[in-house]
Amino acid sequence: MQNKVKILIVGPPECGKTTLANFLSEAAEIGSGEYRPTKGCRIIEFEIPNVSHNNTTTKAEVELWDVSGDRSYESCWPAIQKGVNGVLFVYSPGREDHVRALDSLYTHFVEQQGIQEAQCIVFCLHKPGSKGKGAKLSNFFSQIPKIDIQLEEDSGSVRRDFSSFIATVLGDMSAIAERQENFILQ
Ligand SMILES: Nc1nc2c(ncn2[C@@H]2O[C@H](COP(=O)(O)OP(=O)(O)OP(=O)(O)O)[C@@H](O)[C@H]2O)c(=O)[nH]1
Ligand SMILES: [Mg+2]
Repeated sequence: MQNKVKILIVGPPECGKTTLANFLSEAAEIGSGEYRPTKGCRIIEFEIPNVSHNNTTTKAEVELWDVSGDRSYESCWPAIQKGVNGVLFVYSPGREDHVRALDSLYTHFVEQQGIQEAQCIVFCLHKPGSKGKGAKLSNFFSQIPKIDIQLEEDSGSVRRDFSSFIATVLGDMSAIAERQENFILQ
């Protein structure tokens, strides 16, 4: 069974994508340094030992592509989007401009690539002291789960939410593979 997944983290600049990627891969402390914008893209690989899907528990090998929110790196996007299995959107609470940024990212990374809604998730990342709620997203996101997260206060549930997203993506991939096998056998 396929257990390797390529996941993109996309969202506007400074919303916390790199911090989240480091947290999920246990690469660094949360908020341990000053803001250093990601240049282009960073790839982090790690394993989740026990992901449950289709009534089985497997080890998932995650390739997490932490994509810069700076649109001047857009020329890298064609390479980034190749072979993507899932897209994690991140945005900040209280930011209407982030809603528009996510729409544009959705159009490029989901709609134009034929990615299914089941392969997507949205995290609204609340930094310590941040106020307000996540602005309402457009209809593009109406079928995509949106989860409010706080890395420092509720780290366990962030990991659980991410693992269950990976489980959904793996489940979807095996359903696609099965359909293709049946098609070949016909
Ligand atoms: N304390 C704390 N700081 C955070 C958290 N999330 C983000 N930050 C800080 O917010 C700033 C921006 O975070 P990044 O993770 O670099 O943002 P990014 O989305 O990767 O930005 P780009 O790479 O430019 O697209 C950094 O100074 C982080 O340390 C958090 O949950 N807690
Ligand atoms: Mg970054």
